[in-house]
Amino acid sequence: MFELPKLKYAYNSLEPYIDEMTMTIHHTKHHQAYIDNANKAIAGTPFDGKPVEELLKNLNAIPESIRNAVRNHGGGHYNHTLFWEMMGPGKGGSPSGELGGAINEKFGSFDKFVEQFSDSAAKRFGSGWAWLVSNNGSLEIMSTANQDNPISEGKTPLLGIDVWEHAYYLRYMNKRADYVKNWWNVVDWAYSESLFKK
Ligand code: MN3
Repeated sequence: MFELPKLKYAYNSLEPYIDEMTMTIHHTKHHQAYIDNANKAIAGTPFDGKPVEELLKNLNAIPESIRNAVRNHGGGHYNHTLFWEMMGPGKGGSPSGELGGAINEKFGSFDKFVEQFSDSAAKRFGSGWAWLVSNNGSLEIMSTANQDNPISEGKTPLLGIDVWEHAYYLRYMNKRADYVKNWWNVVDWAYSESLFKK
């Protein structure tokens, strides 16, 4: 059984970049719904009790009858769990340490990285996510549709942004680019750095 993780910060603490109503509904309704549906799919199967990462890393091991439910709802649970950890109040700025160095090396500069990542987030057609991932130690920017996660392609997510409309529509309406631009102010680089070091 998957359970809704508690947030380490208050729903209003990412204001003005992400509004309290969006955070509240996103966490208590959207994330909860992914969990409820994932639990329904795996109830009474040998997959109940396994970490969601394990299921998503090897979707082909999941019987076809529940594979899509695990992919979509289990993926939704995993993605949102990461997303909450990747943000925080009073964050933003740029990464220092090993991750900062690796970003400069791969993308030329932090600003160039932000530009490419934001572009990937803007161009994701429909619902999905943009990611900074480690592919066997090499940094890459990618995006995934729906609730897919890079982990299913053997890549390790280091930073991700939810670009489903439910993540921004109340405050930003159709202006996804403005949401992405403001989102950089709440990115918790220390968390991404900790994922990179693993
Ligand atoms: Mn979402």
